[in-house]
Amino acid sequence: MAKKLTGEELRKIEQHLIEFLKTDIGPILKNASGTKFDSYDEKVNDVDLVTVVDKKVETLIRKFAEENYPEIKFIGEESLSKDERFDLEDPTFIVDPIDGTTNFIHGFPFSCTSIGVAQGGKPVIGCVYNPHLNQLFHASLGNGAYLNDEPINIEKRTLSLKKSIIGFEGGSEREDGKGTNFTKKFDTYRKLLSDRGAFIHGFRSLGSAAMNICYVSIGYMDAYWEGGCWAWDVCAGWCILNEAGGKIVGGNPGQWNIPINNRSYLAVRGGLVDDDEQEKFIQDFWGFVEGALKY
Ligand code: LIP
Repeated sequence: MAKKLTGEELRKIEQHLIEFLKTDIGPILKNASGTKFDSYDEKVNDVDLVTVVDKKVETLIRKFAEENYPEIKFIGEESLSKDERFDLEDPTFIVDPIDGTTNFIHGFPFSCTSIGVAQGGKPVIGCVYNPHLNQLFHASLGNGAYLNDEPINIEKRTLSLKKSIIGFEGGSEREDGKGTNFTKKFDTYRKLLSDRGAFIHGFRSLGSAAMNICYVSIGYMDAYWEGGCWAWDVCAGWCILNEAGGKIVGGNPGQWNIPINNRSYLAVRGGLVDDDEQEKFIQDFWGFVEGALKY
């Protein structure tokens, strides 16, 4: 059983990651964004993309982790086979070197590097850096959530499904047909947007799970719902959201307590007027999910 990291040790690792991301990683993403439109690989299908920059950045992060924190395990999106099993009981870095790879390839300035640490199966450090917009979201367990150097304190306003902006994604799983995840997602989107359904204020599709969760953390969006992403997409943002008063539950109805690699997620902001708003929002949202997503 690995030694458990204390709150002070988590805060020091968080600060170290912030400096590393700003000096060593951010300039790579910022300078290479939009330069790989003719040189990327396709993974599971034509729209699940990866570049040499994803792999280079992950290698740099792994080297940083091994040199500075050899006692902490390492999981990276680009060095793990999709069916490889892993547990997150011992302290573990969970890394998405470029979250929003499609945005990165197209030069759309909304890609980021997401470095999380899990311990006891829970997210305990989160650093998400979008160098294009100079936005570095960070947090560690019990130490608060920040955007750059400013604490994240959401202005209190009523949380309700009807008056919400929600992050949705097309994702890379595109099998179209009766009973598929793709069809269930778009049927759900339609029911939430329709004037015969939840009639929500709107949805946003930004192309990065990590940034979506950070934008929920700071209250730019009220919620984000996705199925198909992985532990490395959500771990860092999850810690930031928790420290900002938000909550993540499963994407399917009834999934109140989920593992980090649940594969489907509903992230909901803090900044509540009444304490029961978050649970009511989650129940109301789940009532519109058109069939359970399966992974
Ligand atoms: C992306 C996720 C996004 C999802 C995309 C893709 P990547 O991660 O952040 O939420 O909709 O399909 O999986 O592949 O850019 O690291």
